[in-house]
Amino acid sequence: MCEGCGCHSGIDTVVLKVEGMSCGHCKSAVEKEVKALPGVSSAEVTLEDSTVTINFDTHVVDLDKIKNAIIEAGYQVG
Ligand SMILES: [Cu+2]
Repeated sequence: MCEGCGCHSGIDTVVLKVEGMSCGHCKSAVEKEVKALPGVSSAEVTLEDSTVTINFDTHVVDLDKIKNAIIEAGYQVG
């Protein structure tokens, strides 16, 4: 992969519905767990609609791993 131009990158954006988040602590817990995964460049929770928007490299990490990280943090992925 060339890092400079990103021409071979498999960067993808996904929006996941997460159940069980109710406050700022939940928001930061989910963001922290997801961002700790290799290949995840950003994770941003929107509490109002219970979603997390994730940018990740499909060559490095897959959706199942991301979902597992959220589940391990104690939340349900819808
Ligand atoms: Cu909370």
